[in-house]
Amino acid sequence: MKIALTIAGSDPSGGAGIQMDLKVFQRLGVYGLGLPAALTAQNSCGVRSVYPIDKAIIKDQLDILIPDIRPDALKTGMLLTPEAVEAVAECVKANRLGNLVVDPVLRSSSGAEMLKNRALDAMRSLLLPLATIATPNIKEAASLSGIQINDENDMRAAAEMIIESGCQTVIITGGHFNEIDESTENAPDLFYDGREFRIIDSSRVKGEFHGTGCAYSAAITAFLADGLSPYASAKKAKEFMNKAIMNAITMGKGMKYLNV
Ligand code: PXL
Repeated sequence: MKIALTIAGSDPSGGAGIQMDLKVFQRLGVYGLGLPAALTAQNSCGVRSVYPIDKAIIKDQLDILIPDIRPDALKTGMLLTPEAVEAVAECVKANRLGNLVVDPVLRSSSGAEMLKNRALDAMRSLLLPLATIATPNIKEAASLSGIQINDENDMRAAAEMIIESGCQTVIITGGHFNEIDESTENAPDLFYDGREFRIIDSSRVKGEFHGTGCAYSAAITAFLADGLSPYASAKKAKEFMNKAIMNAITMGKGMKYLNV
């Protein structure tokens, strides 16, 4: 059985973070490993608090795990601090881990900070160069590239800039594309591997869904673990997400949750 690892924040409500990632791995038939790189207190209405996890604790969890059970692919989500970014980068490098998906989570949909400003440089200079695929949303792509994104051309420019950081492929997810272009109800993802731009399109489902970025990057990680190419993984992950969103469920009093 193929093995995928998630290093991300903990969401006790099960809708995002390592809890969601592990459900996606299970659903897609890969064996899931997971360790928290930060903690949150939250429910479906939003995030109340975030807590860092010491670099030494993240390193300890990885150092004993990886030599024993080596993942075929791994992803990062909420890392919060530069120290957590360093811990992951050092482990990926030391163990020469491949198929790294970096979801550069900056904020929750409810606005809570999930990567401190002072960690943005570490994300760009230490982690992105090791990534097979980075999956920023439009706001994250703007922060990482320093380019304001107002249309699809800006998305292309931001993708080119992010590839300069050294990742092999970038997918700028377009779930919030309607916020920059009110004329469309589509949610186009822009895939760029340094050679060719490709649009992976779908129509947008109305509403706010918790954990979409987490589930999407986890699905890509599972497909990479299975041996698919980045583009095939992105296509299949988008199909998987469309189903999870169409069948979304109400768990609490706030946002809808994905049905993975
Ligand atoms: O969707 C971003 C995200 C990532 N990781 C954790 C989260 C959230 C959003 O709430 O809680 C742990």
